[in-house]
Amino acid sequence: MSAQELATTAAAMVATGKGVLAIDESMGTIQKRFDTIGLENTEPNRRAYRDLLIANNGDQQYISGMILFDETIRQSSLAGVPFAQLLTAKGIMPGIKVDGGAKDLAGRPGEQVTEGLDGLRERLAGYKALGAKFAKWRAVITIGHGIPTSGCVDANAHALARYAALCQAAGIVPMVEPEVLMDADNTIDRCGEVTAHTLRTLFQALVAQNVVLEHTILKINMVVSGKLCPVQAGMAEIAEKTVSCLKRTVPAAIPGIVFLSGGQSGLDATRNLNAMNVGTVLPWPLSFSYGRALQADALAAWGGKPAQVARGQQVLLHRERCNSLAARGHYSAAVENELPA
Ligand code: 5MM
Repeated sequence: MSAQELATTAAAMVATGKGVLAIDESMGTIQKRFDTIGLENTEPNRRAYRDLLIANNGDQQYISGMILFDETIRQSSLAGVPFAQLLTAKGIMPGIKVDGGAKDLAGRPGEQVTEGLDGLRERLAGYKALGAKFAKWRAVITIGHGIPTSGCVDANAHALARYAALCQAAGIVPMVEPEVLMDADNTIDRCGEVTAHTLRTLFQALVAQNVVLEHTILKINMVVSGKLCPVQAGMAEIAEKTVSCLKRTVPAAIPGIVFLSGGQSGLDATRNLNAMNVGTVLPWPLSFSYGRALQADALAAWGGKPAQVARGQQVLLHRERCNSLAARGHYSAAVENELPA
């Protein structure tokens, strides 16, 4: 892929009113999701669920790309069409999770580093042949007593930069995702400090590895209160502190920023995204790349029952539409209520 094609792909990922659906749950994570509906984690059940998510008519109005898991990019839909081919035919770009997961960081108790660089050049070539246009690598930064350390943030930024450089060399747009977890009892301001430090370190590392910022998409957490913090910031504060943090740390050369939901409800993730996009002029589009916030209601509506597939797809399409509107600052409670009972 030429530099122009990488630029075109990156721009298309964050085209006006479009975002990315993350459906790249690894085996352990999809197990947790299926546990919520009492469904066995088997290959046919994973395929049926991914079919519900991917073969949903009309979603191309709201969704620019989907991040797939290794198993999914090799599977076919229930109608027998390879998932990557089905997405491409609909005008949705197939993406692929290429990290090997977050592992305990030696010498740094309570912290993790994402592994998976060994053999990545060859794996990227394979995924490109399967139709992948972009990739994703997620690093996990934990807030706690005395953490994160610079050792952890540096190690993850270095791995993200090495990954991003390999992606661009392979003609694949890298989505770089450092996720500051929202599970602890920290304040929103502590989340803001850690997110800013993580982003500054990440962009230094990307530049050091000659990563072309114009061909890179940032996926990041919103600046929020930790779930266990007794004082929970509201939507206006989240929007203001997230946008301020990004303005201070993310170069204008980045084509777009998408958010992960990180454990926020579907409704909160939509409202917070909308609040950031109302009346703001920013150097980059702010959109979504949610996993749980897009999928949770659809998964519950489906419940693993073939008779409920259409309802699950209707619920998913509704959340996708709401977030598409939020990415333009056009979401409202009236739109939220348009989902038929
Ligand atoms: C869909 O979940 C992704 C895969 O997670 P694991 O590798 O842990 O199985 C995950 O990376 C996801 O893309 C991001 O965390 C965003 O998802 P949420 O649910 O936070 O919006």
